[in-house]
Parts: sequence; C-alpha cells; structure tokens
Amino acid sequence: MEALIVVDIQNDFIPGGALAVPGGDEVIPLVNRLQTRFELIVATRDWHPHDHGSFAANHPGKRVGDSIELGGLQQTLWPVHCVQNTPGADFAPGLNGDRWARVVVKGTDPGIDSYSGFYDNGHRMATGLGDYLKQKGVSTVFVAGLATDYCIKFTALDARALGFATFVVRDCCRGVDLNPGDVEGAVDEMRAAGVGIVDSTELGRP
Ligand code: VGL
Ligand code: ZN
Repeated sequence: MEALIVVDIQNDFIPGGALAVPGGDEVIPLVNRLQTRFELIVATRDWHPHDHGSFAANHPGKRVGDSIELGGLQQTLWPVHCVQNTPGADFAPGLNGDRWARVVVKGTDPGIDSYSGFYDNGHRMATGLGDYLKQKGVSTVFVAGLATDYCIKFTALDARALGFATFVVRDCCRGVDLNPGDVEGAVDEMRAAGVGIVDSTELGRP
C-alpha cells in the first residue's frame, strides 16, 4: 500500500505569505494532479501557537535567521508564520483537500519546533502519523509540498527511519534555500539516507 504525504502547502509558505517559499504556489496544480494516482493521502499542517519559540519576534533582540537554543536544540528563528486559526495557516487556495484521509498538525508545542510530520525536532513526541500509516498497511510513502530543505527533508528522513520505502517527488516540492545550496544539500542528505528522489513524470498514470 502506498500513501502520499502532502506537506505544509499553506498560505504563509506561498508568495505573499510570511515565510514565502520561492515558487511555492507552483506546486499546487502539480500536487493536485499527483493526488489523483493515490488511494491514501494525508496532509501535514504547520500549526503554531502565537508564542511559539521558533518566532524571532518572541525573542527580544533576535532577528529572523538567527540561531538560538530551543528545547535543548539549535533553532533557526523564523518570521511569525502559520499561527493557529489565522489565514496564514490555511491551506493554499486551489489546493484540493477533498480526498485527504487525515490532516496532521505539528509545531503546536511552543517549546520545540517540528519540521517533520512524524515527530518534533527532538523526537520526543510522535504526531501519530507513523502509527496511522502502519495501521493502514502502508509500506511506501511519497512526499510532496513545502519546503524541500525543512519539512520535506525531515518528514522523508523520519519516514525512512520508520521503515517506509520513501520517495520525494522533487518537482512537486520547493525549498527555502536560506543559504544557496541548502536545497541541493537536503536532496543529497535524503539520498544518502535511502530516500528515493523522483519526478512526478516518472510515476506513470495519470
Ligand atoms: C517550515 C520553517 C518553519 C516548513 C515550517 O514547512 O518547511 N519551515 N516552519
Ligand atoms: Zn513553522
């Protein structure tokens, strides 16, 4: 059984949003088409409280892009984004969620960030996505969405570590590339961990 994981295609991650990923909106029609070849689709949603520790604004004197310690881990500071129950946290317009079996929220604990759809960044709490997919008999996952060098990478690495055959559908993803080369580095890191990198055109129908 295969599943598609649609990662964080939310208003704040597309152009015009607080943490816009360059070309982030381009994945919407591609992911809509990709979804038609999957029977089981789950989506992840970045879903932060307003006082989340990953927001630069919550650390006086710190700026976006600075690094701090949060929950005992190094944390890059971001603009305020994907705050629960705000338009920035809504799924992007035009993204078809009609066939989603489940939406997994992450980043809800103000004291730790969560790039992966499976665990927080310290692997302390599971979101339940791993157990859900195993209970559904899933052995292979495909990952698409935003952003290649953060939530896609960590979701794919955790999926692989949990024993799923894991593929990132590269043309259906876009990255932040905070430092040029980050996306390329993320792809190399995923490959080295046994994650397959594919294009939607290789996947056959439709
Ligand atoms: C993400 C940075 C902060 C992502 C989420 O979805 O890739 N990146 N929060
Ligand atoms: Zn976030």
